[in-house]
Amino acid sequence: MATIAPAGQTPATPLADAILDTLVHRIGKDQKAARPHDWLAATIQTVRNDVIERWMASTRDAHAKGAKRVYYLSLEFLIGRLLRDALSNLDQTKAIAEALASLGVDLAEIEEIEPDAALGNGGLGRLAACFMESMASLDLPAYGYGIRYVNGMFRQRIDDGFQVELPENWLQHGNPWEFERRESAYFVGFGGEVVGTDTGHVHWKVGEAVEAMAVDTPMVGWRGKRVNTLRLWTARSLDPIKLDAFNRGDFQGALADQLRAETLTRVLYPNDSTEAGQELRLRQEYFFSSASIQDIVRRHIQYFGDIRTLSDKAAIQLNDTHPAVSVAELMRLLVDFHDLGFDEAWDITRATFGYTNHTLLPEALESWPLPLFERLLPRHMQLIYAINAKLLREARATGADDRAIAAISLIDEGGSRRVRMANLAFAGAHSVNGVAALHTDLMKQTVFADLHRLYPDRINNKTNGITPRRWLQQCNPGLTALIREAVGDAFLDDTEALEPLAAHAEDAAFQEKFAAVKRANKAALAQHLKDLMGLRIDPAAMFDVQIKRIHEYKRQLLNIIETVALYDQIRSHPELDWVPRVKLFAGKAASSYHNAKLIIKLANDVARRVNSDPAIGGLLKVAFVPNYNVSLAEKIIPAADLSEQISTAGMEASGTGNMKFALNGALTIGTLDGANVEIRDRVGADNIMIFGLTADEVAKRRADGYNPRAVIEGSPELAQALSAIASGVFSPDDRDRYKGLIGGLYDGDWFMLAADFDSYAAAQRQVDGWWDDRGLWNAMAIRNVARVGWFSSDRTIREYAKDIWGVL
Ligand code: B1N
Repeated sequence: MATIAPAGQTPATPLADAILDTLVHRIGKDQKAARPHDWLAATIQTVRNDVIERWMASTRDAHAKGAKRVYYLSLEFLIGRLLRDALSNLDQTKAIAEALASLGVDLAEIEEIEPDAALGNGGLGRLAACFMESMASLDLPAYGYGIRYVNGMFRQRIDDGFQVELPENWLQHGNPWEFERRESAYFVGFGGEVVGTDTGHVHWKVGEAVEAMAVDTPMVGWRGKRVNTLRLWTARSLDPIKLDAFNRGDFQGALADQLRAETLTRVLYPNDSTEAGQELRLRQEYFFSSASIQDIVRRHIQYFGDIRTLSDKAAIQLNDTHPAVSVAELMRLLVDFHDLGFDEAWDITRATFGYTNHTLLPEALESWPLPLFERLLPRHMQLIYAINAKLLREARATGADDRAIAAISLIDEGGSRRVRMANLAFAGAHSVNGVAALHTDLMKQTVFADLHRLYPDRINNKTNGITPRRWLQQCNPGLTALIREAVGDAFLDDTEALEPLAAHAEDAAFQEKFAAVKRANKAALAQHLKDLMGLRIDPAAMFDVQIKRIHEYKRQLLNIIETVALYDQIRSHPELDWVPRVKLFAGKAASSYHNAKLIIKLANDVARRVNSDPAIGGLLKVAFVPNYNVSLAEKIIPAADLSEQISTAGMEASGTGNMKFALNGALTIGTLDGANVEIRDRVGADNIMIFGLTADEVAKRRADGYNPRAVIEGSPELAQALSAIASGVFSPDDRDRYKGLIGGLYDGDWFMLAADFDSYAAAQRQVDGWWDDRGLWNAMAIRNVARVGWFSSDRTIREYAKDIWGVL
């Protein structure tokens, strides 16, 4: 923990003075009594002053220019820690570290106790956070809008190998980055009924209302050029205490509304690409959509006076369908409050919205039971019917048949009627984009085929990216310094300027330095994992890493089965020249996702057996690292040698971890899925290990009647590994634990593990061969770093800005 300056030590710099002054006057602690959290708060509040000044300047500047603003609506922002990001982007890291050192405090130690802002599940939420940073870095006036969850992504503990979910409490020490805006508050209504008025207007008599209050966090761009606002909404009841109830002695009743309101923004749904489905989720979606749209419309009227120019001055991007009800909400405001005709309102709405699709998995496509939707949002339901009538009229006019009409409709009529949010978002937007080239193609061929035929210009691709500030400069200072030494500083402002590094790929002296950086990162990770979980791993071994949400389509199970097969082989032939490997897994399973949780237990069962088997002489180690989050990723990724991106082709929309690993000099073993395809195109097929079926082949195999049992029977290695797991070799305490999970593969195997197993195992042995030729390995890794600069979120945002938002 941070040490305290010896009594009498005086601050050496004005910055140290400022921190000390903050500690005393804002935190209320003197230097001797201050604890690490006090130093963290004092440091953040000191750095914040500079941030706030730039923030205000950015806001003034956008206002003065009358600039078009970008609004990024997302139910998730997976921000992580902010101190290191802010310091680095403001070029203050060294100054603050020295100031703290003069006070006897270690910056690295207090950085470590900042909680992660984990207001997201996985890739979709982290993408939103990377986009916020890139929009500020590119000097775009942009706002993020979301929910200020009191409890973010759950904390994962592993008890006897099983995942246990614990509440996360990131706000327990307060949050020095946020600013309450009590003046920016809106009513959000639910339920009730729609009535006509004598003026011919419709009126939504809401059944209940809550207040949405804004809480703002500054988002600092690279070199502090611009600071944008992340505006998160928190819910309060309009009437915090019902005094009449209170006076009657009904204390619970008096506070019931407050509790009900606060429940809305209490907790993040911990589902990633899986069904949420409950009423509270729809309430959350409407709550933040309504507050955001009201805020956007209010700002537009205040600055520009005329609602009809909205789309010239505002671009609203929907991060998946979670905010799709915004389409109906904007229509409601335009028609019911700004007296626009329906058609004019619809044109403005479509010109304003863009929609990004992040998954084609059927279980993740949102649809709401019509009775629920109608009960909660009766006016929106009417508007959706009206939009649907217009949409289907247009479709019929182009000759769509009944099948096409049924597919295009905003209402799913099969079985119990449901409102299809993806169709609403598609219809209500002028741009609909996928997040990698393959994914965008599949959108056109599958889920949106009929809507695409109707509006052939609407779907476009925007391949995802990652911010190189957090995912290279900040998390890997060693590699950053080495690259600067080799090719200069241009890549700090333009990640594609990493390219010249490729010329050093074969340079033995450079390779050695590159390997030394990786080795140091691995040693640091090994130390961290020893402290964290008592794990002992050898930094000389290959670190083979799969970290991401646990999901069957991501195929952690394929990796574990191959690990078991490898373990078998090493046991049978310990005399052979095996490459020492450390297999690292980390990730959270949705709390209700049975198979995903069982896969976590299996990884832990395999780890226990393998790690304690003297017969393999430490050649193989397996570990499941608990509580994967952004901060853990920042430690693991720079230390990885091999990046596992092995989803069933066609199922991972993009992936972004794949980009982070390559940028940090890991080689990828992966399928031709999501952005892996484009990564291969950029780094070159010789510098990546691709295996397995393509998306087309997966579709064909499924259509032709895939028979996994026959495939398993034809692969002795696979059959042996499966029967070992199923018979309880790794679960002697409960031999049947994996019977169902493994048995299911023989008859189902929707994710094609059996079909890809032999190809995957062969690819792993080829990777072993590469590892044995260290010059080759390092050359390939260096080429990966040099050639993945295109996957910067700056490039992605530039494309959104030009092609969708009409800014830049
Ligand atoms: O979005 C990421 C992609 O890189 C990943 O491939 C993709 O799986 C991920 C419902 C989702 N798609 N859908 C979700 C998240 C939460 C939820 O409640 C769906 N996440 C993705 C960024 O494009």
